[in-house]
Parts: sequence; C-alpha cells; structure tokens
Amino acid sequence: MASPKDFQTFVFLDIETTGLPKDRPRMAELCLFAVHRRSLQRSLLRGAVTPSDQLPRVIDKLTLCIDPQKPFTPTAEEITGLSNQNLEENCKPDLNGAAVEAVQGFLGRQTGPICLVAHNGLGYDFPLLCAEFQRVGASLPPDTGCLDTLPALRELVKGAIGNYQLGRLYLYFYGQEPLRAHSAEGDVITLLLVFLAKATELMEWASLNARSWGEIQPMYSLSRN
Ligand code: DCM
Ligand code: MG
Ligand code: MG
Repeated sequence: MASPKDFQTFVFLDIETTGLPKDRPRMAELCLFAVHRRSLQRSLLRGAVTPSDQLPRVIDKLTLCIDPQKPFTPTAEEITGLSNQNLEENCKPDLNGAAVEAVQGFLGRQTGPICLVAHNGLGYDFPLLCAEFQRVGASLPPDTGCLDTLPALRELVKGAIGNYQLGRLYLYFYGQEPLRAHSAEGDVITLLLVFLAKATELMEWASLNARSWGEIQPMYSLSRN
C-alpha cells in the first residue's frame, strides 16, 4: 500500500482445508473474529489467570463449516477432525451464495478501513480464500487490507525464538501450548492472543506493510479441479 492505512477493524481469520497447496486444497471451515482497534490498544493484563482472560469482550465472530467437495488428505482429516463424512452427516452445503453473503455481510458491518489478519496469510489463507471466492464469482473490496503476521513477527520478535509457527509464538508469549489447534476458531483465538502480545507494533506494521486484497492472487487456477 502506498500511504499508511489507519485500519479501524482487524479481522482475524483462519481456514481449515482438505490439504496443502500442492493438493489444490478446498475450504472446509472458515472463522473470522472482528476486533476494533480500540480493543487492541492495550498491554497484556497483569494477573490474568488463563491466556483467554486476555481476550477482548467485544468481538464479532463468524464460523462456517463447508462441504469442500473434495476428499481430505489423511493428514488434513487427522489434524482438523473434519472429514467428508462428518460434514456430509451434518448436512453442510458447499460454499454457496448464502455463505458468501454471510462473509460479505459480516465484513460489511465492521467499521473500515478493515484489515484481514492471518498467520502465513500471504502464503496460504488469502490466496486460498481468493481462489474459493473466484470459483463462485464473488469478491471482496479490493482495498481490504491483508496482514500476514508471519513476516511481521519475524521482524518484530527477534532472538530467543527459533521458529515462527503460530503455536511456537503462542508458547513463547504465554508459556503453554495453544488449545484446539487446527480448528479454525481455535487457531483464530491463538492468533488473536499472539497479536495482543505485540498489538501496538503489529498495528503500526500493518499500517505500513499490509497488502491489499486486490493484490492477492488465487492459490491455483480454476481451469481444472
Ligand atoms: N494442512 C495440512 N497438513 C499440515 C498442516 C496443514 O494438510 N501438516 C492443511 C489442512 C489445514 C490447513 O492446512 O486445515 C490449515 O492449517 P492450519 O490448521 O495450521 O491453519
Ligand atoms: Mg491456519
Ligand atoms: Mg487452522
């Protein structure tokens, strides 16, 4: 982005899928937590008993389970707990107009400018969401911000930490393993808590370095499945 962007709402996002980029994955679960910057402008609370005591009280949340219309890889099925069978048994539709409208409506009610936030978002979640939206002819406003906390935290948290996987960062900041890893909502909560530990720096980093949705390329072309 050319000029610094004064993002008002940060929308933490995680997507569970059928596999890795080489598998041309399809979306099976999407979670969005929208938090106004007002609730991010504070240091970690002292005397919190559990990490989740740090979570802001005012959060809009959306979690959708979706029929990915593609088999899960064994690994994706094992780590996410989602399967073609349990999604089908629970009668989950594919990414249809109603799901797209839910996402667009959810984002539309947040105070802008909005910045989507995902860990390794530029490498995974944003291109994947872009491919899924393209498939159904849907879009998001091109000036929606896209912040990848992986390169951001590589720059902001130096030394004392060997790898910058989300769970490793959470362990670094909170001294324990995250809960419900590889559920979209569990990962969003972990991401939000990691963000809160460096919120001032990350919001500043976002205003200077966030990409925009219009720059995101789909993870794969849709000409074959
Ligand atoms: N994934 C995978 N194998 C892994 C890690 C992830 O297939 N070893 C896929 C399935 C997950 C998706 O990536 O649903 C997103 O990963 P995460 O749960 O870390 O957000
Ligand atoms: Mg993820
Ligand atoms: Mg996840």
